[in-house]
Amino acid sequence: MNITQKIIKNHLISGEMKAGEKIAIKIDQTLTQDATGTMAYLQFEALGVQKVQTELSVSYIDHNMLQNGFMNADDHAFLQSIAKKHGIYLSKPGNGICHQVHLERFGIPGKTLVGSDSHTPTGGGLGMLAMGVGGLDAALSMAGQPFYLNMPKVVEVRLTGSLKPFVSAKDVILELLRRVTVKGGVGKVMEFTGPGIETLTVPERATITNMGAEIGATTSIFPSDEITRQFMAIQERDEQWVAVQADSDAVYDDLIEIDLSTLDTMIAQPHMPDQVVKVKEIEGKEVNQVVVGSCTNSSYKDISTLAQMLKGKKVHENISMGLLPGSKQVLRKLVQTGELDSILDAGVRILETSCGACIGMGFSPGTDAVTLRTFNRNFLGRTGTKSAQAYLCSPEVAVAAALEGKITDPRDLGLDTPVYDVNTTFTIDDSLILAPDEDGSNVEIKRGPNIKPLPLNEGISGKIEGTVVLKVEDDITTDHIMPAGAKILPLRSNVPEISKHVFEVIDPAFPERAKAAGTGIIIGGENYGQGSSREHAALAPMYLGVRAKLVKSFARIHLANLVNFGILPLTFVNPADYDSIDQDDKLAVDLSDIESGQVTVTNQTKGSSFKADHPLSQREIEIVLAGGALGYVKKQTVTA
Ligand code: MIC
Ligand code: SF4
Repeated sequence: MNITQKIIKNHLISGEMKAGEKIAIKIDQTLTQDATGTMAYLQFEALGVQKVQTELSVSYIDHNMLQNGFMNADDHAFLQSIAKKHGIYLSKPGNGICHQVHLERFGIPGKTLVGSDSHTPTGGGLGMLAMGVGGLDAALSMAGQPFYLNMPKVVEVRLTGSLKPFVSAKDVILELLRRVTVKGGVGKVMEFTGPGIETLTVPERATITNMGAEIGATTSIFPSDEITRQFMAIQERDEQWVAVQADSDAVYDDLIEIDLSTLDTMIAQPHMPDQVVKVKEIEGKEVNQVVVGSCTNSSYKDISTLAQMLKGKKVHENISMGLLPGSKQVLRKLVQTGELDSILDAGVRILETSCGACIGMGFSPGTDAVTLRTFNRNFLGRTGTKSAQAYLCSPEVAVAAALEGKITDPRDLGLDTPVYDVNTTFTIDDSLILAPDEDGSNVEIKRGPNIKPLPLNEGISGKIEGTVVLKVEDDITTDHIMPAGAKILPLRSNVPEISKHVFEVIDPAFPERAKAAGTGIIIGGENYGQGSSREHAALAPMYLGVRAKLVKSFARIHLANLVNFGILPLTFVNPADYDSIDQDDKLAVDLSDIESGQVTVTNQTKGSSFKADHPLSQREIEIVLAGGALGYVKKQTVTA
């Protein structure tokens, strides 16, 4: 067996471990972050469970940190009180980005982790089976419910050789994105093997598994080996280490080979993470802003590399450069080593230890600006500036641009190769992590006026008759559907308000039109809903009356979120039918035969009809017809 199969087998509750089959597994750990967490905990509350049933659940506050008004602070207080009450650890603002802190302080090889954030696969760098899910699935896991997924295919990504100076882990995942695109990993786990893995530290492995989210993979995973043990020993957690290795005769569904020593410095161009070219191909392009940080590239190794490259130098006068350290542990180390001095002397702006600019929470670039970011996503508008051109690259490439004022291959600067000592120790200080109350029954939950009750869906019966309220192309991301950023993110606990921004970057008139239509249907292309795990991309359209989405194909987490909120996900049997539908057409979806796996769609405007598939199991059909998972699960537990 490979590692993926071994971990799944150890956690299997039901189903057959055959690729594509529905399986249910037990979840050991959960994590949430504040932008998805407030909703996840409102849902957990609605499930009526007093204490989380997992081995460990952690609630992080790292996204909504720009406290412009009362909203985010209200949400933080809510999260802190609800964690204390229900047995959840709370990582306070300032402690760090959820994935970085989880790697440092909580991840355990061989365990299962779901997180209400699509970059939860960062934990795969430690040998965990770590998956991003919608908030409701995280809530259900906390309540002790099994987690349902399709048994993934397992792709062996065999690494050989070792990285050349100034070429880094980020270039490995950018190369993978170049080869397989943002759709290439759907339904698959990327499992890393080969002698090349011994040359990569845990944070480097985590950079790769983190951004595996961008190829649409269910997750990505490295073995847990001596390097993992040493990483955990430095975190004073070696007693939690276990080896996780594939059998020598393990079988995989596919093979991708990457020789690390042949890799170049790479960069993803606007506005998709798979628009990857060699840095050399676009060298010389003028740059306005550079930001280093995010859950992909904010480990101490990443930032120490930056400090070493900047030492004794100045950031170019036309560049505004920002740094977001991944955790308090990382920031403190930079202070202790004096590397923060080199960074400050070079003229870098130190931003908060948070997601920050990655999610458009501050530090937005100017009009038409070119911004180089060590992040994982460069979707249109995500920086907070629609006209900006965002590029994704490694810290090495980012610093080279910051020094030169233009896109530059770091290998051409004649700098000393940055070094990293894997034995580097850290001050272990968990004082910003609050333990829950033993009992919890006396803890009062704080609910500020920003926290509005969860809207519910009344369910569907017989047929859906509605208007095509929007028709979109391929690769629509959840950032298109439900934008984030400093203005919109604080509304995550207030669905009536946040729904006014649905599809804002594509069509600002959408919310009004959808409301006026009553029942809405959305038509989309391939890989619809890729990107983040935000369930608001399902919940807010549901609130506006959307009851079905008919597309060429769906991304995994968004599909699960649609089911969870009672929106019927349909795919074209014949992709040509996509062309026959226009916005404002009236469609009727006949559900009488839904159990056959197909439904009939009649286009009343065009006088035509065709078949559409749905990927739903019997259980999921019942969930959608019931108006979503919350009502369904509650009913099940009450009747059980
Ligand atoms: C993101 O990177 O887009 C986020 C913000 O972390 C999201 C979650 C969210 O929308 O809150 C993610 O990736 O899941
Ligand atoms: Fe935060 Fe950005 Fe990572 Fe999302 S991708 S968790 S916003 S740092």
